[in-house]
Parts: sequence; structure tokens; C-alpha cells
Amino acid sequence: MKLQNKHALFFILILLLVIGILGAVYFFFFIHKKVNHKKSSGYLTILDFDGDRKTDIAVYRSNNGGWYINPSSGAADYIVGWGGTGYTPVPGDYDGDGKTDIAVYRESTGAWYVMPSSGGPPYSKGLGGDPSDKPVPGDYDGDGKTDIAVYRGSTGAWYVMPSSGGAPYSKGWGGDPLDVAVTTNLTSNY
Ligand SMILES: [Ca+2]
Ligand SMILES: [Ca+2]
Ligand SMILES: [Ca+2]
Repeated sequence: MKLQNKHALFFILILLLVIGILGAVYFFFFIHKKVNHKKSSGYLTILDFDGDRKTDIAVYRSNNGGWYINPSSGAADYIVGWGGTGYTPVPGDYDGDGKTDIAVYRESTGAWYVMPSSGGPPYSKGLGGDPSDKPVPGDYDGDGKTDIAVYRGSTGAWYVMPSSGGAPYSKGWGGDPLDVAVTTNLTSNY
């Protein structure tokens, strides 16, 4: 009888262990799926500075680099100085926190200046600088963070710097004088 009880106890322990492992696996995939769903929801493409998933009204004053933002959440309007003459606004979610980051592209040098919404220090990266380059930021590698990219109108070459850390690459697509890069960056000046 005692031996049978031991067997029963052992069986219950194994059963609990199996249930625990299955629960952990289910939990992992459930969370993973939720995170991926959030990343693939497409809200990288909208201007959402306050992160409520609604587009905010904003203007960029090109002569003084002022960003005048009217948050959809009802929070107070505010102004951020970033850019100026010779800069193109290239907002995107470069840090992947779900809020649009203020960023500008300097046409003459190809320098990108990004102010992360997550609070990290502003930084710059270089990609572009050719007179025919147009900034075309987007999430080309699908990691939930905006990638720096330009379309070179004179040759039809796309240059992309993946946010996931891979090497920058180029791809030929376009180049006809009448071609306009189709991009989610609605602030490019064509
Ligand atoms: Ca918003
Ligand atoms: Ca962000
Ligand atoms: Ca990316």
C-alpha cells in the first residue's frame, strides 16, 4: 500500500511538472505573439508623439526648425526646436518605444539627427548627402524600429541602414526621371 502511495505521489509530481512546462511554453508564445502583434500593427507609419495610437497634428517650421505639436491625447501643446533651414523632418520610431521621435535629415551632408522619445541622448548618423537623395525612413527589417534610408533619384538606388544592426545595403529600384519614391515618410519635400 505504501509503495502504491509513493507511485501515486510520483505520478502527481510528474503530472504537475508537465502542466507547469506546458503552461510556461504557452505563456511564452502568448506574450511573444502579443509583442509581435504590437510591432506589426503598423503604427510606426503614423505621427504619434504621445503614444496613444492616434495621429497628432504637427507642423515643422522650416526656417527656425520649430516642431509645433498638438497631442491627440489632449495634453498641452508644445514646441521643440530641432532642425532649421536645409533640414528635412524625418519623424519615426527609431527607438521602438511606440512614440514618434523627432528627427531631421540634413540634405547637404546626409546627416540624420534623432531625438529619441525614450529619453536617450540625441545622436546622429550619416546616410545620403547626394543632391538627388530623398529620405525614406521605414521599418525595412521589421524589428519595430524605424530604419534610416534614402532613395537616390539620379540612379534609382535605395540605401538602407537596418536598425537591427545588420550592414547597410543598397537595392536598385526606380531611377526613371519621373519616378517618385513611394514612402510612408509624408514629410519629404518632393
Ligand atoms: Ca497621438
Ligand atoms: Ca520612439
Ligand atoms: Ca527596423
